[in-house]
Amino acid sequence: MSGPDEPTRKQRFLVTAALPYANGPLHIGHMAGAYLPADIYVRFLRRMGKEVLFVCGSDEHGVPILVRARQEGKTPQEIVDYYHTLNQQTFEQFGIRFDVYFRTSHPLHHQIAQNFFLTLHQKGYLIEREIEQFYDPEIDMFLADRYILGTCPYCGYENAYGDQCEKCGTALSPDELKNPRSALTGKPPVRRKTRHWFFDLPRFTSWLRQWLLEEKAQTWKANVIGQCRSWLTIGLQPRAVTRDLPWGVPVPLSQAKGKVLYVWFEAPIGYISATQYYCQEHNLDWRQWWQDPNTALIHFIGKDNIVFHAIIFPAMLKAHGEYILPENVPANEFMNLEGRKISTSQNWAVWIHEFIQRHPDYIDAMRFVLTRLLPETRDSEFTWRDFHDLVQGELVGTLGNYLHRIWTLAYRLDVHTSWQTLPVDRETLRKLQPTIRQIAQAIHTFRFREALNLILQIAREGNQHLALEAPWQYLQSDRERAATILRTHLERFLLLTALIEPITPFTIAQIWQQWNIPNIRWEQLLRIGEQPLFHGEQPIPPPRIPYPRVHESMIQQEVHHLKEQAQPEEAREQPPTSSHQTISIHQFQQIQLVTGRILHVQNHPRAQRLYILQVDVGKYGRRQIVAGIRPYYTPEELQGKTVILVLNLEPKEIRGVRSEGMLLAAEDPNSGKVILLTTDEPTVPGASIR
Ligand code: B3M
Ligand code: ZN
Repeated sequence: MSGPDEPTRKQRFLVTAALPYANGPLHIGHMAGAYLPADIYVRFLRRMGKEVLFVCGSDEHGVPILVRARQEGKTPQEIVDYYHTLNQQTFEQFGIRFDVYFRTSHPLHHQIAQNFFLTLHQKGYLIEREIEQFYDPEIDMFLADRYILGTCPYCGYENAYGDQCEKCGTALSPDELKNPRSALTGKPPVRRKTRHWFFDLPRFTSWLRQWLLEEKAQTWKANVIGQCRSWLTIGLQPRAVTRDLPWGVPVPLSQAKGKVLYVWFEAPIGYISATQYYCQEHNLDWRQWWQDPNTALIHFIGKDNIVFHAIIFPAMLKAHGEYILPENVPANEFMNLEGRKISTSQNWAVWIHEFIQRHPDYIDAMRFVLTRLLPETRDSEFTWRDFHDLVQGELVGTLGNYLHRIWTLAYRLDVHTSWQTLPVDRETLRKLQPTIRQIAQAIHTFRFREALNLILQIAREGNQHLALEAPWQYLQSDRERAATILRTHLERFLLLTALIEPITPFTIAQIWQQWNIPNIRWEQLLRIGEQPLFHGEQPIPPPRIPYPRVHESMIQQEVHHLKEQAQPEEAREQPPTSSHQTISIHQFQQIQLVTGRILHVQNHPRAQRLYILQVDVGKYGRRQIVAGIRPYYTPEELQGKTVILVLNLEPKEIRGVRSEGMLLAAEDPNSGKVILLTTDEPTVPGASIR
């Protein structure tokens, strides 16, 4: 049965969460980006009686794993074995309850990914091409663009990557780099001819436009549709689906010896192989999950994975022809930490497995705080001060306090009271029914922060009622009266445990176990006040504090730990410089930074990833700036945007177009996404930056 608040009539949900690379641990950004919202969503769906399969696993191929293995003198299998186990344990300990946590180095995945490739090949969707690629003879390896370094032809930066110059933001191809060198050995690479297969993605452009920009634009998040629109505006290119690498899923063609499937081609197929693996283990038919239109496929991911899950994988599924398509891809934005981007390379992160080791009693508290701070529509910020304030003020102060007061009062009255005989204030409880429906609506549309705020509102009202009724004043003089007041609160008590369970599952499991509460179904919550949730057949157990307080010392310990573990540059708060030398304040003041407002945006005629911007710089007049931000922003998003630019950079020609300055932007080291710096509030153009 689907309620009026549900965007889909489907009853079966296949929920996937992005397969984390098995070459590093998990941090709070991973949890807030994809895994915690997915887990909350699944727990709510299950309470609503939906049939759900929750799928994830390790993404175990790709160059970063090879590089790490080289650095550590291990085999790639050893690297992925270690992190697959660590991450699986971490998810389990953090309460992320997958039904299956698979891995793409498993033979079953190889077989399924190879069959998928062969189907596309037989259908003519793969284009075979001979290309010339950089090759590092020292390690007998072809180099992906990211692993070629050299001097940027536009700004002279010596450590530009083969696909982009970090300094001036220009999109590059390895051929443009001066003095290219291998990022793995430092030696100059040689050019070698090689054959690769490309998925003919452009053939799906019109279908994707219709499917995404007309059909899905009604129910998908704006940040996801925005990125898709931008990629479709730039124009889709054939995508390489093979690589010359010694580690990965071998390409199942006799003429492709030594080649593997590109990791981003086969990793999403990992959702299918994980499902088949699970169904084999449980004697179920996997087809009901991947080939039945009554199943809603939902991909939980971070924003750096949008193009793969909203454009490329759906086109692959469409090309294959035997699979359902995603119902939704509710990607979150990024979570920052203490004013900086989370950075694994600079160890600027709160590692979940370490947090659990240090604070095993605060897992639910962390889940609660991350839910309150989810980057659902824009990047958000985690600080330890917020952690303290949200736990103390809301989790303990509002919700925990209410639950504990009801529990304590009911416990004291229990021995004198036959609860079943007492009336319930139905009117007061029925007034909660619209809020329960709003919570369902919020969950079905992936607004988990809103759902949590609504739950806290119910607890706040409970506290207000309690303060007004003050049953404690009758504990001696009129126990019947006190018990009658409590009776209605016991309904709200159980309602709140069922609503907060998806967010703080460990605490609620303990309470339900102590109270011997049978499973509470969503229909019962929708009809709160009409049917009792509490039956009073069992003695009320001795009360305990549901959520522990957070002490100032913990916050100080964590902030200290963060700065200690980070690279020295981070700890001393120095801006990381490219060659790690310090500069004087005088040198820094040579750079003239000002605000600007983007007046006009046009595509660079000769560079796919570049815009030509006209920027109003107030008293300094106007500037034309060429910026490599086309994959990340649509013209509409840029129009009128306040930006920060270097005003006194000498003008230069970029692909034949004059550029008179440079915009400042941050680049995520994991995903390569470029995010423009702006001001906290609108400022006049030309304001100088100090
Ligand atoms: N491992 C990228 C990431 O961890 C990639 C996700 C694959 S989902 C099929 O962000
Ligand atoms: Zn450059």
